[in-house]
Amino acid sequence: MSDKIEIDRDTWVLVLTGAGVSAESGIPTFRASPDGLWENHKIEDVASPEGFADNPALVWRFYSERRAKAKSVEPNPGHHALVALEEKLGDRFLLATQNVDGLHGRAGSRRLVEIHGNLFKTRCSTCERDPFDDEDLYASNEVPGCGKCAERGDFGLLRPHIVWFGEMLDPRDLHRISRFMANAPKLLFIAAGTSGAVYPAAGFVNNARKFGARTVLINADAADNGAEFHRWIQGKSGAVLPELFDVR
Ligand code: BV8
Repeated sequence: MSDKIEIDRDTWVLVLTGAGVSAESGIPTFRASPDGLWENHKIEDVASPEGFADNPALVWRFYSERRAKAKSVEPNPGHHALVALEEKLGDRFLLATQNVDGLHGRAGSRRLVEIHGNLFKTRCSTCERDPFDDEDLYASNEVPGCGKCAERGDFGLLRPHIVWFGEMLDPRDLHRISRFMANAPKLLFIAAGTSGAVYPAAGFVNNARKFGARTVLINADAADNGAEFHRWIQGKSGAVLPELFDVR
């Protein structure tokens, strides 16, 4: 590994991961298929409130397929490297992930913010019940209903607890991330396996720089927001991350 990143005792580390970190586990990235389609649908259309309103069964099929895939794969060395870094740094470390596959949690990450939700959580689009764990795979024409709503004689449509395109991220998540940046005596911001195409996550590097952060991108290809980073390490996260950090 050419020139490691030295982390001294005053440095706090914020990591943002994207689909590229899960690619080596076998989960296709969003830009893997050059046309970005799933069953001839633009992903941005399926992963949207409009898409769900229009065809909830299709959207549930999309997420059921991704649940099955995510359950069938294992975390890779990139996930484990971030767990090891968290164990060394403790509360000087925070991991924000755009990934909804749950692999960081399965690898052992605990200081983790899943800013776009999690495939294995479901909530009711009608009542205010909390999101609940749900690993069920729904048949192609099945649309699950909410049991709590049914108890009241209503019909509530269950939906994946996922932040869709056009939906706001949880302000508590964004606040936790911005507070971490603001409280860091010295901040190192690392983005790994992300094309920097989706906001507000793609803007985190700009926020970090406002706090004087050193910023490093680890990505297989050039990213849309690549120019915002002080350094780009071109490579696979599963190979780069385990060798990258020199914690003092
Ligand atoms: C928001 C859950 C405020 C879904 C996701 C018009 C109307 C409404 C909104 C917008 C609009 N125009 C723009 C917006 C904002 C929009 C946006 O950014 N759109 C983009 C497409 C331009 N953002 C939003 O809508 C966000 N909300 O802004 O709310 C608002 C509200 C209303 C109106 C206006 C504003 C919500 C965004 C969250 C969407 N949900 N996920 C699901 O997963 O099913 S985003 C989804 O796509 C993923 O979570 C992920 O974030 C994103 C894909 O990005 P990446 O993770 O970066 O993956 P990608 O495949 O792109 O790249 C992988 C990279 O890895 C590649 O570069 C590759 O080279 C690299 N790689 C591959 N292998 C490896 C590797 N690198 C290292 N190692 C390897 N082995």
